Amino acid sequence: LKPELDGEEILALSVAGIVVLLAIAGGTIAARPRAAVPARNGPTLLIPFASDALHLDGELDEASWRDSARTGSLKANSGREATPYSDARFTWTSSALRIGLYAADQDIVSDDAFDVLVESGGAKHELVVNAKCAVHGVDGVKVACDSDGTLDVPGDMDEEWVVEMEVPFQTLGIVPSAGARVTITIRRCDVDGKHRRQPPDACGVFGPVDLVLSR
Ligand SMILES: [Ca+2]
Ligand SMILES: [Ca+2]
Repeated sequence: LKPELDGEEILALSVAGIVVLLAIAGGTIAARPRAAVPARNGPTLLIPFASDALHLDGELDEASWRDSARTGSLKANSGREATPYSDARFTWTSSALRIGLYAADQDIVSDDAFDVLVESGGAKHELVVNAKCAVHGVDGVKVACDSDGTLDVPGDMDEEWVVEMEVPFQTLGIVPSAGARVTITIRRCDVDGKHRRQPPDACGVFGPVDLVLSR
């Protein structure tokens, strides 16, 4: 047995190592498109019609919210439930998509926000609603919020904030009827007043999922 490798053998081992690394990288790249399955062939959520009037106050206590379609917990990249907890619920009327957003939050700040992306007929509408109840990106949204906590006051313990809103179908370019569908993606990354680096599970997402209007 030779005690040491000669130059040719070291070169051969190095080339083998590079080949292995390239194979791993290739596998990673090849896996990406599978993660981004087009939503139109993906999961769907049936959205019930709401026949009641909405008292827009940030309280999701109308009967139609009780019967709404729910996302369950937004999910972190890890696949676990995002923490703090967030979810969304949906109903629809003859004029608007109703969206209820719930955010558990121990430190509510102005930068806390939900990002809602609605895709329909090739058009994208992205609205951002923050914990101050300011909406950006989509016109005509009716919104109210309710929070259990103190906005932008670090140090005390907050609990949650809730968004209740109606997004007009006209703005979204959708003719509302049973069977119509829109693709939705909802994201929330919790932030705190000190803008500390948040743990990875502080960002949650739902979707893209097709919402199918149903009766
Ligand atoms: Ca209400
Ligand atoms: Ca927060």
